[in-house]
Formats: sequence, C-alpha cells, structure tokens
Amino acid sequence: MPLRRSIAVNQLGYPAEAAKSFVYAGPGGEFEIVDTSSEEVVYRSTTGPSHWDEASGATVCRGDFGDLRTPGTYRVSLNGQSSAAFVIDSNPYTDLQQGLLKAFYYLRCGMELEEPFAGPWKHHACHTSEGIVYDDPSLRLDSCGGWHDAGDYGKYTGPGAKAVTDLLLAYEGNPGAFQRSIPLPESDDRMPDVLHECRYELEWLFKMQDPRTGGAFHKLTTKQFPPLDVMPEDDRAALYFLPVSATATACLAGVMAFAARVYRPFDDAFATRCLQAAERAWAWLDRTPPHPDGPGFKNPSDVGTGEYGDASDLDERYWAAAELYRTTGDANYHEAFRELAALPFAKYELGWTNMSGYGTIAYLLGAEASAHTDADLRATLQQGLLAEAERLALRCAEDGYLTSMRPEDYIWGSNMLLMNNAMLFLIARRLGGEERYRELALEHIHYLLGRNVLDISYVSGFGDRPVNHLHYRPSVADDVEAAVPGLVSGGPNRNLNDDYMQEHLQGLPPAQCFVDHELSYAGNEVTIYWNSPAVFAVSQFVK
Ligand code: G3I
Ligand code: 9MR
Ligand code: ZN
Repeated sequence: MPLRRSIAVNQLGYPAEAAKSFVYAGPGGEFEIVDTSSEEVVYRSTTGPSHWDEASGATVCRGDFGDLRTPGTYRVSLNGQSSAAFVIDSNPYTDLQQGLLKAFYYLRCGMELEEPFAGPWKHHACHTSEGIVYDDPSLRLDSCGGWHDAGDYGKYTGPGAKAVTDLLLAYEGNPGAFQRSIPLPESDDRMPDVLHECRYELEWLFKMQDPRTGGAFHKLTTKQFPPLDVMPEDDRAALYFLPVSATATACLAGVMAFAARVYRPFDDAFATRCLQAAERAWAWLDRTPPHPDGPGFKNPSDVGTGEYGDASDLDERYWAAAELYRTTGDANYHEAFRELAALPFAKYELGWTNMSGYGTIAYLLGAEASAHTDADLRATLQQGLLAEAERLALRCAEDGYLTSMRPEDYIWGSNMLLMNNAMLFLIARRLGGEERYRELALEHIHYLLGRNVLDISYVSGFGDRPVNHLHYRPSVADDVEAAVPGLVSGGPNRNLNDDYMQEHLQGLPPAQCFVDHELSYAGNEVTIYWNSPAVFAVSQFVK
C-alpha cells in the first residue's frame, strides 16, 4: 500500500455536477488540479482557512474545485505533495454500488459460491446442518441459508432485518440504480438483483420464526466463535437456535411486512408468505408485554457469540406496527403505532439497537399514499426528522472532513453511524428537507472512500488505498491476497475494544483509532449492516 498522504480525496472520484473538495492536513496554500493523462494543470485555486479538527487530531483546510466538471482523471498537487488519482464523471459510483451489493452474495451461507460468480473467492457450501433449539434440544430445525453476519459466521435476526431493510429502502428510493445486473445465480429479467439478494436472507428469516409460537429466535450460531483461520465450510460445530426475543420478533415483523409490499408486484405468493410471517410475529408481540428497560436477550453462560443485547423493544415494536400499517392499512396497527409513538424514546435512529427511524420513515412514506394517517402525528414526526437532519447538518459545518461525526461517534462500527447519517439526510430530503442535505450525504461518501485523516478507503477493493486485512474469516483463511471486495470496514473506534488496538493505537485522536489488521475485530471487521447503509447512500447517487 502506498504511504498515507496529507491530501485526502474521495479515491474513486466525484460526480461532475456536484460540489468537490479535498481536505489537507496542513497549513494549506495554492493548489493545482492536474489531469493525469496529459500532466497538464487544469485548475488552480487556494485552500480555505486552516483550523484544528478535534476528531481527526489535525489542523486541516479544504480546497474546493467544484467548478471543474470536465470528465477525466485527476490528482491534487499542493506544497509539493500529490493526492490519490480520482475521476470526475457524470456517474462515478456504478461499480462501487454493484460491489457493495455483491458483498452480500459473498456473505451467503448454505450454498456453494461458484467460480463464475465468486471468482477466486469461491468456496463450498457451509452451515448446512439442522440447528438445535437451545431451549428444547430434542427439537432440530432447518437452519440453512441467509447471510453470515460479519467476520464471524453467526446469523442474527435483528441485524439481518436492518440490512434487508436498508437494501429495500435503497431500491424503493431509486429503483433506476438497480437496473444493472450484478449478476447473481438467480438473475433474471423479471426482478432486480437487489431483490433476489434480499430474498436469500428473507428465506432464511422465515426459518428464524419459532414454529411453536411465531416468536423469532434471536440468533443462530455455534456456541463460540470459530478460530480466525477457518473457512465457512470447515466450521462444523453444532448450530443452535438461541431463544426467542421480543426485539428479534419485532424486527422479523417489520422486515417481513416491508418485504410483502416490495415483492407483491413480482411474486404474489412470496409476498403473501412474508405478510403471514409478519402478522404471526405481531400476534406474538401482542400477547407478550413489552420490556422498555430490559433485560432483553442475554447469552446463556455457555454461549459466547454476538449478543446484540437491547434493553428496549419499544422501538422495534414501533417499527413493526408502522410497516404492518403501511402494508395492510389495518386500523389496529395504526392504533398500536400511535400508542407507541406517544412514548418518549428516540424516533430517528437507524441502528440495530434502535430501529425507530425505520418506523418513522415507514409511517411518513406511507402517509403519502394513505388517507387515514394522523395528520398531527405525521407533522410531528416529519418536523422531528427534519430537525434531526438539521442537527447533523450543523455538525458537518464544524467538522474538518465535512461529516456529521463528532469525536464521541467514533465507536465500534463508526462507519455505520457515518452511513446511517448519510441515509438520514437523503430520507429527510425526500420528505421535504432541503436540497443541501443531498450534498451533505455525498460528503459522507467521500469520507468513506478516502477523504479522511488516514487517507484510507474503508471499502475493500475500491480506491487507491483500500482496507485489505479485514477481520473476515474467509479472507483470513483463503489464500487469495485480495480481500473479498465491496466490504465496508467498521472504521475508527476510540474505545479500542480489542487487544490489537490496545497495543498499537493508544493515545491517538478518535478518527485515527484504526488499523487495517486482521486481528482488529473492533475496528476492521465487516458486517451486513455496515454494508447496507452504504448501499443505500451510494445508490441514491447512481444514475
Ligand atoms: O450505546 C452506547 C452509547 O450510548 C455510548 O455512548 C457508546 C460509547 O462507547 O457506546 C454505545 O454502545 C456501543 C454498542 O456497540 C452500541 O452501538 C458499544 O460501545 C460497542 O462496544 C458496541 O459494539 C458492538 C459489538 O458487537 C460488541 O457488542 C457493535 O455495535 C456490534 O456491531 C458488534 O457486533 C458484532 C457481533 O457481536 C458479532 N458479529 C460481528 C459483529 C461486528 O463486530
Ligand atoms: O472474531 C470475533 C468477531 O467476529 C466478533 O465481532 C468479536 C466480538 O464479539 O469477537 C471476535 O472473536 C474474538 C473474541 O471475542 C476474543 N478472542 C479473540 C477472538 C478473535 O479471534
Ligand atoms: Zn455459513
């Protein structure tokens, strides 16, 4: 990998019509933009004022070159230094979007990844055995399919629901961006690949619904994480369906109700199955009291895989009610949603711990088509969403790298926060917010693709200095030098939650708490729900 440079750019490039800038960690001055094919200087200007940026721990300034719109490949030159080469293009992110989506194919469990689709990252079918129901080991159920969660091979209901939902929202928000085929084994000319890919996970999510009760098993994993150098097909420890949780059940209801709507025009029978699963999950919730303050799911003492504990299930229920209402128009779901909406929890979050934002989005987008929404509630939620976007926008104006990330936001999976915020800007724009929110979302994409203090692209295989030593078991175990491409790394984590970070990153500013090393699971792992908001954000900029 080339050495880190002080001039940070989006290493892929910039849309021709958009604002464009680089960030320089240093005192600034006159800069030039050089056309790399002719070595001619095509643009000259001066950077703006320098200021101290707390999150990145650097004095930074910005160089704007938005007026340069001629398609081509360029680099910035400043104080005798050069940036990575990047393009200016009318549609620069088509490959990136395809790659981020293809990552989900690579994360598939339970089928062989064949060479024509997987190339050098092919591998045999994995985790095909039945799972043991943890609280009734005499019961064994089909557990096959879905996506691995992350660098580990566990499969977790709530995180799976977030990932599918982001992808479905991405498709719904800009279907035109999903017309190109990846291709996938299921590709046809009837249904876009993004829906084939989501269906792979949804078919598995059906299996997470406890046939006895309609509740959703929290997760399906081995008791402990396998060693780091194990290919998925060699991970043969017994698989367990861990007990049902309310958060998982509500997530299953929410994502299935959403899917029923999206798939209806393509596959009526599948859409009906989705809706039935959602309604059955809701019936379980209806007869189970909510837990606003815990305990939520806890790993049994002999289980050490991801816990995804979540004290409150109110936000997941709120989301489920909104989706069921939007899909069915049934007044009972509306009433349930209104009751939950009156409770004092955040309503605009998009993480696996708080899924409320999806409920708000479903209600507001659904209101466009429904005559029966509560006008006051709708107005309150819309204003709240726009106020949230405005709060994030104010932070962007203060951040040296133009993102909404505060120093305290650089925690485990910080790139999810980054992309979630981009997503929130784009949804706010769609729901009546200002056009500049779209521009601010794009600044977040620039950060992800290299315009950050580490001059690193957090998407494997994309950009001049991409992450390549992910905490991702297949890429540690296979003998392919290049990591599986299109995976979003967790990103800087000021809490240094793993030994490798503890040893190597002490005392660094938040946005520098990252190392591209396979042992750093608290910084450089990957997950489906870090990729999915990136698919959302990027796809809204693809023509
Ligand atoms: O919610 C608090 C917030 O209030 C506080 O300000 C902040 C400051 O530290 O922390 C927040 O909690 C964080 C929590 O995630 C919720 O986002 C914790 O610090 C952080 O340590 C915790 O990390 C989670 C990690 O598991 C450990 O539990 C990650 O979000 C989550 O993505 C990760 O998930 C793992 C799975 O368990 C197993 N599979 C891989 C996956 C990715 O690493
Ligand atoms: O590899 C595991 C990773 O997928 C998880 O996200 C992470 C946090 O739960 O844990 C990793 O496993 C590590 C374990 O927690 C501690 N010992 C080292 C393991 C990594 O090899
Ligand atoms: Zn598997």
